[in-house]
Amino acid sequence: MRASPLNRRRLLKAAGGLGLAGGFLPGWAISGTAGTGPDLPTLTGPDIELSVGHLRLKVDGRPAHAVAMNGTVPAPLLRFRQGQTARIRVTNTLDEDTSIHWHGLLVPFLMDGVPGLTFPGIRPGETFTYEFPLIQSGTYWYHSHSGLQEPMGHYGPLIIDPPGPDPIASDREHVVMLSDFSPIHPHKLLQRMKQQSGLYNDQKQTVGGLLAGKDQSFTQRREWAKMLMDPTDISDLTGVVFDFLINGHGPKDNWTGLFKPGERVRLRFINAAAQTIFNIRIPGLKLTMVAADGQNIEPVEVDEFQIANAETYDVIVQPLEDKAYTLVSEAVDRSGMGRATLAPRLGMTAEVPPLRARPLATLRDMGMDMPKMAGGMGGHTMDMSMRNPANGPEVKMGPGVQMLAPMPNYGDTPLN
Ligand SMILES: [Cu+2]
Repeated sequence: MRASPLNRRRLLKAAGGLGLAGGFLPGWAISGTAGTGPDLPTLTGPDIELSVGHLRLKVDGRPAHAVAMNGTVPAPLLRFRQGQTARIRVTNTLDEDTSIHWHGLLVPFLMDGVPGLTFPGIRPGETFTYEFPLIQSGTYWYHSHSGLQEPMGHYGPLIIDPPGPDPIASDREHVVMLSDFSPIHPHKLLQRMKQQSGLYNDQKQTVGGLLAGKDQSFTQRREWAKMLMDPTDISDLTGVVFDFLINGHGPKDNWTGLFKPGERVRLRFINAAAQTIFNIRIPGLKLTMVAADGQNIEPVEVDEFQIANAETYDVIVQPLEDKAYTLVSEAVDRSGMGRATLAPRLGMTAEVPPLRARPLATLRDMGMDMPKMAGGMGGHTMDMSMRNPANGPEVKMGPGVQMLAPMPNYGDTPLN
């Protein structure tokens, strides 16, 4: 189970055998729009057909080239029931290999969908049939493990309902699939990042800030320089190049999920972003977290939570008033945000809060100034002290859920 976070090292590795093909849209690419309405198209099991192809996607009115399944970004919602056998025929209409990895699902290794590891990949023009028993339930997702197709839109939600009644009661539900999407082709982004690492970080500190003693001491600055890094280097790619999408829609497109006042609404959050960790909140509503990565958890109420790459969280909200609420997915480095709306009727909107102050990383966050830990956590622990008080309410989480304060995650270990 490996996602493809566009972390610099892994990107370099992924680019190894790719060359820079696929940089422009072939003439036979089909056209379409982002999503088809308030909810994603749903395909129910056991027999499902998916077709991988090019798509002309519009995000906030701007056209871009995407790789899509069945002509939508995200791909259709696949819905199964635990105990079924899933049979999914995947046809590749691209001119390069493709694949599907079933993220978080326990499947026979030949069905895991990692090209070169467990199967050769799906060649152009070919159809591959995935078949596996569904032995779990919950919120999962699926995505390409070939080339840089995932950041271009090749991802979709996958829900498995439990065999009996769902212990998480709700009156309705919405999938909330988060992603980062660049109108610049990922191969181009990669090439430019190899040439200059901070290229898309426009939040670097200024000499003025240093002289005013605002951010950090000269010694600290020198230490950062030695690492050829920068304390604002929280994400390699930022809102400078990304649109932050919710269900394939930009902030201006404003994806809207409907509710009737008083209903218990289950929101299934999935972070399909290649690079971005998000802080999620819906001003005016308490979020009751009920599941993490497909596993039901002891419910815990929060104002805000953080979702890292490839994670899923199920959240219950209960809006009582006949009014709209804004759903904010703010990038952890505060370089931008995704925005959607929950409302009783389409067309209603609520105030969109401004971006909050960005956090600064400390040398400890990079594992450079840290006492040796018995557990061998190395550089992968995080420094609680970096929480910026300007970042809003402290995030409370229950036991069994990973630490979710609004701060960056620097791990270069596989996320899944
Ligand atoms: Cu994955």
